[in-house]
Amino acid sequence: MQSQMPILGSQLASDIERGLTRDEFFFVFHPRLGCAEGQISGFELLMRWCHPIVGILEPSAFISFVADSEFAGTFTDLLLSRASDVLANWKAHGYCSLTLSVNMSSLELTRADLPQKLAAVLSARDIDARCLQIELTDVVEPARLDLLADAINAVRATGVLVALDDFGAGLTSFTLLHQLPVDIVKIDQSLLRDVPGNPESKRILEALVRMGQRLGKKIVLEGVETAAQFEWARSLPEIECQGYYISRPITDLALDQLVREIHAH
Ligand code: G
Ligand code: MN
Repeated sequence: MQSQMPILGSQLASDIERGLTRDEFFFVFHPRLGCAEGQISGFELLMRWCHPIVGILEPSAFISFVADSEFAGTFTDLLLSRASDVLANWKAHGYCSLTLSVNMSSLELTRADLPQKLAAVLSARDIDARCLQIELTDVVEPARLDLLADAINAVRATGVLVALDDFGAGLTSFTLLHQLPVDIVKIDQSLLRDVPGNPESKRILEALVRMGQRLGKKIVLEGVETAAQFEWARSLPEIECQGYYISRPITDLALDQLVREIHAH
């Protein structure tokens, strides 16, 4: 059940504290598909909050509050701990080709201890760093872009890949593509909305994909919701897709089953 009822800031902090002690935060998994091969290439870990009064909440309802709060570090730890559980489990089963991505704000990504934290989490479970990806969900103000670029490189030095999330949403600047040394660009679902019906939207997206690829980035198209969008996406070379047409986010039980099926072939 989805609810839009807001929780006031003052209440939110104590609610989050309770939520953490009572394990109200959980994760679902959103598949990503290699378009040409038609094969699942990995999953994005998405947090949900099972709030006892309001119901199931998506991160948009609470994550910006968390980012500026004393809970920020705890949430990053929660995320990395869950991600490493999943990756260690896949490794134990010999499933080594799938990637798992987690979402992180630029504030969290620029924390000086993140690379060490990542290296520790990965080596403790003997996980290949290249299976883990971090999606950068927001970008700091332009004056601090160089610091963000340094932080991205420090993360990439651990072997973990970095993606720029929601590219093209709102007033995203094109120059970010060469100012931020990311491995992957996820193109925001708003750009796909009129595709393939609107020829101009299609051309813009085609050009954006090509530009990203010419800069050496892997491209993921977000928000593939219809068969027509998927067919069109499959005509583009070497891209990955994510969206409700391929699958809704799935629970951890469904994840286990799906991953088993993928590897049975
Ligand atoms: O910002 P980010 O791309 O991480 O956001 C992911 C959010 O977008 C999730 O909450 C997910 O449920 C939602 N989402 C993913 N795919 C689709 C889609 O095809 N359509 C719509 N409307 N939402 C989507
Ligand atoms: Mn994301």
